[in-house]
Amino acid sequence: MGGSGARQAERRPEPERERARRPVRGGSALELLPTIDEPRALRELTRAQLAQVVRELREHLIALGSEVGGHFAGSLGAVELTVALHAVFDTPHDRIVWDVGHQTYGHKALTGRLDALHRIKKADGPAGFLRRSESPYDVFGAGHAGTSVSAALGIAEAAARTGVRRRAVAVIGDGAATAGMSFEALNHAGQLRAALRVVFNDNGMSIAPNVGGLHRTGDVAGYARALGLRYHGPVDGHDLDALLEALTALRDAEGPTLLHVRTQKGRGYAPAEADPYRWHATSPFDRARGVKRAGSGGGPPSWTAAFADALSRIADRDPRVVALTAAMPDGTGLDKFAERHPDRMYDVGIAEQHAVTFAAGLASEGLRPVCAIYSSFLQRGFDQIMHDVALQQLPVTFALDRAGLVGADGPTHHGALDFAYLRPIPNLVVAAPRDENELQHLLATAVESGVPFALRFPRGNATGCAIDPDPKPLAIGRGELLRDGSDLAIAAIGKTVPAALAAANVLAREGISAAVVDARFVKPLDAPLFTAVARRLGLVVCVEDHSLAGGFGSAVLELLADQAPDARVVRLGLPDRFIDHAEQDAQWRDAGIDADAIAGAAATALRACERPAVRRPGAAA
Ligand SMILES: Cc1ncc(C[n+]2csc(CCOP(=O)(O)OP(=O)(O)O)c2C)c(N)n1
Repeated sequence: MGGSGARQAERRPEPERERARRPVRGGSALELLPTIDEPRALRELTRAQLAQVVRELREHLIALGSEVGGHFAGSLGAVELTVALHAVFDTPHDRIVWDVGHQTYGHKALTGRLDALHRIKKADGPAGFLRRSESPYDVFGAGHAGTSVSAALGIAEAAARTGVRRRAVAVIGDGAATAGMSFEALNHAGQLRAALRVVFNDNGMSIAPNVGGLHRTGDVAGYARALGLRYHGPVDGHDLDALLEALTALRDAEGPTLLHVRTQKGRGYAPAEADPYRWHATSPFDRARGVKRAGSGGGPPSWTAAFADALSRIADRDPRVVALTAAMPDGTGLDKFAERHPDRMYDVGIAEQHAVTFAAGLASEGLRPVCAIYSSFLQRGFDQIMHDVALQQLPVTFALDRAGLVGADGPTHHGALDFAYLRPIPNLVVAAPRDENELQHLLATAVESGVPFALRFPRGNATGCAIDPDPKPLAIGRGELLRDGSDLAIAAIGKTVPAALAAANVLAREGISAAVVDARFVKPLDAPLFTAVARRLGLVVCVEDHSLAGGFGSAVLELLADQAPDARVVRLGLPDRFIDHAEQDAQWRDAGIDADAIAGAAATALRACERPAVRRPGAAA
């Protein structure tokens, strides 16, 4: 969809609009909604017609969710708000900045993407979050939480500086408002006095039930006023008339102003209203019965489940262990950990930076905190890892879920940079298990090591390997030669190890003998093992589900530049560009890190080495 926004925002020709009037597969006919090619059409409608758009949009989102899945309950709760915002504000001239973007399916439907929504999060379909390249109505890209107030404040200030009459509105949920950036931005807004408008979409939920003092006291008015913002509300976010009036007042307000809107997550679909946590996102479901169809269907347990199980067992025997999540108890498996150890899990809110330094504080008093944070979200905590954990050598463990390419969530959520941002930090151990058995042993290694330690694992199903009864510490910095060979070595780490083994089988059928090394640690790298293999075979093909820049292959290159400068190193990994949303398999294939691509690259490299012009020391041995 990249770059096609302007085209999509054009009015569709009549025949297509007629076609769009067909009943949606989920049931009732859409009449008004397909005629809304752009939000300005909303501004010509009566209130009764706007109410009809609300009904049709909600109906459409439920049908859509049941057919294609995706983020669900947030958009349902924001239907009235979405229609009213676009009806009251002069979008896209006025800038509406949605936080995170998971609740914008309705916004996408009203801004020229109604039909395209059937391919949301699929290759060539709309993104699950917001992208400037997708539509002129997506005025600020998002995916990570807590950016909307800062961005909208910048937009409001730019308008003031350039003399453009434009309103900037941040739409932020009570969950996203727990992010440190949101506090920082509101505080700055109170100082600047720019005409920033904030719509506080308060449904009491983050993905899980929301946390924090503001949530506990509910004193949004006191909070806003203390920071120097005007406060209006609370208004019932499902009462369209009240909402239109409140937003009109917000539109005409002067100075930084916050409108408090109360909504119900999952509104209009009873199962989602009853359990918004489980319906934050969904796979396709049976609408009548409210039963979700199984995602990938059976298969081995997920890496997340394996992690949670291993951590629970390690905590059984080590009372120092506590676990932390930044608003992702389900995504990290810590809700399962909390079932077993209810008083040893902290949900700190969407506050990754705070989670890291809070953990450092816990560790400084003898506890062994484990921070379970997605790789891409831990990017927020870089300085805290360096300054508060590593510099002070505090025994905090970082469990980075969703490392590597994540599939449908796309570039905001890929965990493509963790080796690169962790590797330069002194005192830190950085590892990646090849299977869930190694995961439990690495987790035990981390907790018992007494040093700062990060381990990463991918999204999706683990390997289904046998699990040893007890997680046992491994030697730090020791890799493993999994298979010997005489022509070249494939060195892999984490989830690319099984692909490397499969590639070695492909090569064997072609008469090429490939050794396979599981590096296991990217820091410290197993220098004796890599040096010996490189000197003996002369060609090392490194594979990683991580950015080539600064990653595992780079670490091998750095080592061998010193220890085996004549060896040739080939690096396979993620290129220097953002990778769009698509199926995970397709992304791995495109990046050239699946078994066939590894085998192909290795064979090509070997042939290149064998050309007489290229010196390949050691190969004769
Ligand atoms: C930095 C960061 N951490 C975690 C997440 C995962 N996440 C996505 S939406 C969400 C909850 C947002 O809650 P809220 O803003 O209240 O929106 P609601 O879904 O309740 O409408 C979380 C934790 C994220 N997107 N970004």
